[in-house]
Amino acid sequence: MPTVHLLDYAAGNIRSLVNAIEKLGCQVEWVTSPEDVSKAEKLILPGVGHFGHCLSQFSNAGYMEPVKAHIQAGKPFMGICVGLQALFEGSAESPAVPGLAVVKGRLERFRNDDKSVPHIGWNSAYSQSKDHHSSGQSVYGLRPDSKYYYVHSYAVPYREGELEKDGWSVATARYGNEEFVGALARENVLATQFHPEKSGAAGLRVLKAFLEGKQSQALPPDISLSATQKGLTRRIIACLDVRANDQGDLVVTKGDQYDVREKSDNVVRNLGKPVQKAQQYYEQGADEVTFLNITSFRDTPLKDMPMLEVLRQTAATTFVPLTIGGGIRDTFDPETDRTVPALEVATLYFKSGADKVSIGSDAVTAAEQYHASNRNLTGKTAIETISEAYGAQAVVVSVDPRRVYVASPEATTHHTLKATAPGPQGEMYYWYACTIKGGRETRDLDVIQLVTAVEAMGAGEILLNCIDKDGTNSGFDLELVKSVKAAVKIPVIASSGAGNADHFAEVFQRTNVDAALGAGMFHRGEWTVKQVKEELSKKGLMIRRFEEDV
Ligand code: 1PR
Repeated sequence: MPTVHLLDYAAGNIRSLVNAIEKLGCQVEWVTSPEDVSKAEKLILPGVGHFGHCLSQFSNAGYMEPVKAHIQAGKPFMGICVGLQALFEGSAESPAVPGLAVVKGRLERFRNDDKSVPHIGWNSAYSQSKDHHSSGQSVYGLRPDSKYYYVHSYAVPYREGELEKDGWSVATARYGNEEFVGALARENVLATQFHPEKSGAAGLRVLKAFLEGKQSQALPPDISLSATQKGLTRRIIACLDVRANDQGDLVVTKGDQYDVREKSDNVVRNLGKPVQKAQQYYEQGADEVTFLNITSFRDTPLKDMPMLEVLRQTAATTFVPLTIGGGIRDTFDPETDRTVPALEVATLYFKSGADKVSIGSDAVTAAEQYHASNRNLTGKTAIETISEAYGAQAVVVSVDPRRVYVASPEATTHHTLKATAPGPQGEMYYWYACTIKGGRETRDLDVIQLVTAVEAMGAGEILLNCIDKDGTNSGFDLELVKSVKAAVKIPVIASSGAGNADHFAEVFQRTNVDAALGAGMFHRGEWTVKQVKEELSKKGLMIRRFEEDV
């Protein structure tokens, strides 16, 4: 079996990359010291999160010179995400930390104009070389009509000709009105800002081309360049609420308004097996898969090994981003008689194949303390510690708001919205109160207070549920989505209420939400993800088209 060496130097989910390489028929050997670099024929430098954090660790461990020597010797080298960034001279993220300077240029932060930062989702890697397209050739399997998964806040701005004059082939993506480097290649070097191991069939194709040393490949004859849409697609996420049923098996379940028991006989509704369902949604073209362990506020997650196993098995076959939520907080472990910090709990999940963790109840408690202390950041919350170690993009905050009706905006100190239909006592206003423990406890904190606090703490994304809408198949709560989008710069995922493709179209057309999530309609087989995407495409919304596996 051909071998590829992977450089292991910093935190991050490397499991997925190993899974992708193994799926492509290669085996991985680890580079764990600078001396190992000379043993490598093909070397991959992965990396997620913070440029300064990664590059300092990389340089302190003594990797700078051996890696430069590997590249200069003409041996195959691939950099992924921060691994691409490392090739440049430096980054505005940590101006004092130097990069390898194999490529001229520096990374800049995306402008916070009318777009969310981080840039999360599926975007192009479109070759800037007219020669490639006219000769029908692709660089390392990159296709102009494919989409790849990106997650980053800093990028190399593309300036025509600048990298090309040093012999680089450049493929770019566009975010808002910023054109940036998505991938670059020259002789033995390939680097991608996107994650090929998380980019479905399109990404596996690029990884395969690198592993097989195929710098140049024929493009399929039927690619229509004029139909290629550049830019970030709308993301469709399939969400699996998972819990043990009354027999103790982990099942995908789904209720309405968070009640997952059948009305007739009070048993937990069983809608399938988590690993199988996740695989099915991946094959249907889901852009991400989210698992929520919905009973973890009762159990200690450290004992929750079946959930880790679900994640491990899913990550071996599902090459899109995986999020896991439920029980991410400081946890007392009776077996070892100590409190395990949230960061350690999250690390267990990242090591098993998660790309992001989702924090619910603990985020509410942290936000309450943040507001009570006059917006003081302690640096000790789960959000802060995980974001610091793994990067903001790895921390999602899952919000479970419930409506509280009031007669007038003056009747509360909270951020109110005008009701379209009167509340139970004829009230014409409401505010969204945050809840914890799966909606069982309502807190005196509104959703805007929560999302602004967690953004300040370093959360990278908001998963915006709505208990009133959950399982109703009546569409997303557009007013809630709009108000949260207006309050934060980080991406927001609309959740709760999806019942058909039109609901997805509606939330994308009437709000500037970044992604939308569905659960029940997919689990019950009423719609496939593929059908939803086809409908969105017909309405002119840009989505990632389905690609057959490599
Ligand atoms: O508080 O950090 O331990 O996390 C617990 C997590 O479990 C939270 O993210 C919370 O949202 C979730 N959760 C807890 N109890 C339930 C429940 O349903 N009883 N599920 C629950 C939340 C919401 C979405 C759902 C959408 C879309 N489920 O995941 O999938 O509402 O549904 P739909 O498309 O069918 O309308 P912690």
